[in-house]
Amino acid sequence: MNKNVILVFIGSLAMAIILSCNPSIQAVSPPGDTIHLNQLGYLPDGYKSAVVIGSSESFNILDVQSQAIVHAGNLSEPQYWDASGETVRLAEFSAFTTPGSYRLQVGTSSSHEFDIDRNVYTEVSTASVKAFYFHRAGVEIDEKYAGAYARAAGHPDTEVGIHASAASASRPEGTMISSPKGWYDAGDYGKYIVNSAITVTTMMSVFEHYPEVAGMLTTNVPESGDETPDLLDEIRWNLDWMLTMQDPEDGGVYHKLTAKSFPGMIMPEMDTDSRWVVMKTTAATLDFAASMAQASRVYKPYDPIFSEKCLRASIKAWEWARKNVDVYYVQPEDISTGAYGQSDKPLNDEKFWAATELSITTGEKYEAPVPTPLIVPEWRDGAALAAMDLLNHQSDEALKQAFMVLADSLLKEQMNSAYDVSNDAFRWGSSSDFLNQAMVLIYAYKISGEKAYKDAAQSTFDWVLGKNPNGVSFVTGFGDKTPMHIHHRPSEADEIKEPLPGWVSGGPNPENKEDCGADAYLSPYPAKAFIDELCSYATNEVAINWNGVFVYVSVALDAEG
Ligand code: 9MR
Ligand code: 9MR
Repeated sequence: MNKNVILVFIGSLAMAIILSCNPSIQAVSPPGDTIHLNQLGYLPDGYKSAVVIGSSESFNILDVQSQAIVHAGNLSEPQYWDASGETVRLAEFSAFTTPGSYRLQVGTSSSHEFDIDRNVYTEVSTASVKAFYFHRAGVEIDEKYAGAYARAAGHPDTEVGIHASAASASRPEGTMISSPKGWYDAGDYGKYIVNSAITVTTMMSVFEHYPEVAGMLTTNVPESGDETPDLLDEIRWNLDWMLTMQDPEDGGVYHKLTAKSFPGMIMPEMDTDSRWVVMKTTAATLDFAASMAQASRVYKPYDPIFSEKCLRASIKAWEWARKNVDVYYVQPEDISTGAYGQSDKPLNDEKFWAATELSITTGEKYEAPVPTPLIVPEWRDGAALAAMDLLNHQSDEALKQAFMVLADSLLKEQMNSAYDVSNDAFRWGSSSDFLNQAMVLIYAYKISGEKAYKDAAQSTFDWVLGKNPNGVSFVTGFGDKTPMHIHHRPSEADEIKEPLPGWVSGGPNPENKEDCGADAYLSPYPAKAFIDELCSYATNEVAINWNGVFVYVSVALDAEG
């Protein structure tokens, strides 16, 4: 018998003794089982699992309308999960494929209502793209497209200062440049090239890998109805800004555009602090080169002139980075906004990423070795994403093998995981780690045809929509229990109770607990280090890169059925 089972047993015994000795105490029903599942639901032919904590050994699926039991099954053997300190069992019901609305029942407990439906992720995919529209800088967000979330334009960024760290002969300190448009990065109003690049690449990649679904998303934005798919219209808003971040003189790219410090919890138009572009870096320049090379081919059918412009910018950036191989970001003393620095990490993945995208687009050879082992994509590392893009255009056995090594490590983790997920390490933005892993897994399915990868991708994706120890669907506005107090300036400053919809909250992060004071985090377990509080920027902020990969995975799962 394991420790937890003994504890439950002793607990029940104690309860029985108390009840029998004291008849005045009402008999209470035993604490029910806890059920965590994807609160939106599952695809009819997809993998379906829920996590159950408790003493029951079997489960039923109940049709919400008829109240009939439509499926029954046994729970798996209990398994302990270090990350949450729980002993859990899995309810797997992939065999049940009938569309409808259901609840999972275990003992006396009942789950959130969920659907089995071919289009179960369409609405959330669309909302996760629409979220970017709400983040457009420099433009009024119109009621016609935003309803209650309409707001005035903020941050025109037509008069941005060259910070001392970014000064050059042709643009000395204090020179004013125009750098409008772009998306706000996160809960703050900064615009950061490194994070923008990984975001636009992830979103352009889902368009390239699954055009039949990604190209059909309709988001009701001002450009809707033009010749270009809405997803690409949205990405274009940020690409236009990114192009202005390149010094036309030498091709180097400024790392970020922000005020000197974070503003208060105010609406965009109230934040009128002067803004600056801060130092050129190799990471920003190579990431920019990668994104622009990809944009050049993706936008070619819709806007050949823009496509040419992107390619020229990409090549110019690549040339700068060849002469400036390791200019790392160093936060200037007078600046305290996000750093997106990576002084401890070599820049070989950025170089490989840029070289790969340039090679695909131009058909010429841009040399850079594959950084092995490949790691799961994140804002610090685009190599695996570049590998996916290359494999999408041509066969390359060695690269495919390197990619499958990564996918296999994730698959192995998921198959042995008590929580049925490929991740058990938690840090800032953990939701996006689950999503980036799911992206690698679903792409492994695409190139191998092995169903196990698709199942693992689904199961890991389920985490983000509720199959986690917090029982929280981390996408605002989607699911029964979803964050209401994200660390997000517009959501806090507007008068609306609900946060902006379609945004992925960062998720559990055992580090940086000082944001709300260590006492605010009640559980010592990493997977439970999440609080739905405004102060919790380390667990409950949102960010464009986290949304970008949500778009990828929800679209890809839908496309793969
Ligand atoms: O609001 C800021 C958020 O966007 C950042 O991710 C976070 C970490 O850099 O910082 C937040 O700003 C806080 C600052 O770091 C410390 N003082 C309180 C600020 C607002 O909570
Ligand atoms: O996502 C970033 C995370 O990986 C870092 O650990 C963290 C602290 O440096 O910063 C996160 O990015 C934040 C950025 O610096 C400023 N805008 C908000 C971003 C999300 O919290």
